[in-house]
Amino acid sequence: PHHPLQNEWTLWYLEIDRTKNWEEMLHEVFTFNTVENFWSLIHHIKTPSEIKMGSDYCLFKKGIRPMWEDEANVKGGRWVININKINKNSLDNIWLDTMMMLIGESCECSQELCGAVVNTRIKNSKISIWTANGSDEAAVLEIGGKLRDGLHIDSSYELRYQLHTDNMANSKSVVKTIYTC
Ligand code: M7G
Repeated sequence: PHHPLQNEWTLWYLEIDRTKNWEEMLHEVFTFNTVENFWSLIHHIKTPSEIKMGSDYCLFKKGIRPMWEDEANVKGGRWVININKINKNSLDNIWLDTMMMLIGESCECSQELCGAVVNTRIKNSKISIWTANGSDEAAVLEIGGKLRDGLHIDSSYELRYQLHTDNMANSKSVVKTIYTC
């Protein structure tokens, strides 16, 4: 028996390749809408700590491209968790928990969620949860709280919320944080 999910989700893989531009590195991998297909996908692919350093995975609702410019993301932002200090297991585990939280849609705010990204970086790997509306402070903070609880994020880690428009504007400099939790 297959257990349907409330939404269809698409996994994307961005393979780092200095000869390509950012969009060319992005590949759609697989779309699923059942719990069983999610797990068969996860068992088939490498974990974030196993992929080529510098690469990313993105899991987004079907139809939303994992980029700032998509109309579903353009007014939104992301809760970012920096995972530089903890070990590879933690990166993989937090990413798995993040995906399960998204597809499980246990929180009232699931409508606000667009997707999530894991960036593997030598200095500073990141997991971020992308939400649709960065100006809805109450909804954003509620999601932040749910993430902190659901992902068992240690209180020494700060969650920072950034608007995609600020990311677009400051590709190299430090992006401002508008909320923390
Ligand atoms: P990143 O991979 O999100 O973070 O952005 P990083 O700084 O930790 O590596 C790196 C670069 O990828 C950005 O400066 C952009 O040039 C490009 N890039 C990343 N994202 C998420 C987007 C996007 O949504 N749209 C566009 N056009 N470029 C992006």
